[in-house]
Amino acid sequence: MQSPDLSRISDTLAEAQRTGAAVDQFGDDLTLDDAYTVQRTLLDRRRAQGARYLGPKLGFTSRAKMAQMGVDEVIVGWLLDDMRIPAGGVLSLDGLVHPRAEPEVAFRLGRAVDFDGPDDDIVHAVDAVAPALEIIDSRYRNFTFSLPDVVADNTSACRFVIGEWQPATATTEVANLDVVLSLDGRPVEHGSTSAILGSPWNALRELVPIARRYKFELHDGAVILAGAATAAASIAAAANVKVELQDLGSVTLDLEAGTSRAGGR
Ligand code: OOG
Ligand code: MG
Repeated sequence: MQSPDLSRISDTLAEAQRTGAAVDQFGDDLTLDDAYTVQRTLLDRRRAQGARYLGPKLGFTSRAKMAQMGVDEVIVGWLLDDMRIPAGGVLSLDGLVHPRAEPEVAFRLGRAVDFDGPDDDIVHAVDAVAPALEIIDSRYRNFTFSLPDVVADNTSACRFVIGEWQPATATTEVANLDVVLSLDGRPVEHGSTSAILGSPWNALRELVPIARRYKFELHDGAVILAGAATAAASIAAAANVKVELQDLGSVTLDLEAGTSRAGGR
């Protein structure tokens, strides 16, 4: 097996992320470790260009997401300040490939996580929780990929919106909360936060060994997305997205139509 050219793959994905022109999947030669290496290269470049790392995001923490995408392992990507849209803000679909929205639970750390401590330490480091909305946009044609493909492409991360933070401690109940994703006022996905590995707290516990292995910083103030509780919904024809999270509140985003250059939806 010929080892893949990771710098070529990084260049290809960086260009696709910048322009919204879809690319082909990289195929079977890419290992998961290679994929995290590519992902890190893309992060380092964006930081060198001035973007600030806000924290990690988890993917495939619910059956609904795994079934929708045919992938069954928890993955992690990064969030930057320039990917964040204020609650109630506007997203232009220009330059995006085939964006989808998903409902998320966000956590904030009140201190750095001790990587030498137990994986559970992260739960005690959390100081706030918020309803959130993620816009994912795979840079691969037809929104299809293998596990290494999607990891290399920063787990399809594109934009995100965080609602109002509420103080939280390790005993705050975040499981069994109803989740509704609506497009233009019409509910399109309905679920429960217990679909996220039994509880979003478990998503954090699963994050720690991956963060340790692939060197994701879990600093004081880090923002973490726990992964969608429901399948994602295409927003190509929508003008407004809303996520409602029982007891935690809601978050909305307005969409501005763009001239799509999608490589196929
Ligand atoms: C990968 C992103 C998965 C989630 O919340 O599960 C993710 C994808 O579905 O393209 O963000
Ligand atoms: Mg997500």
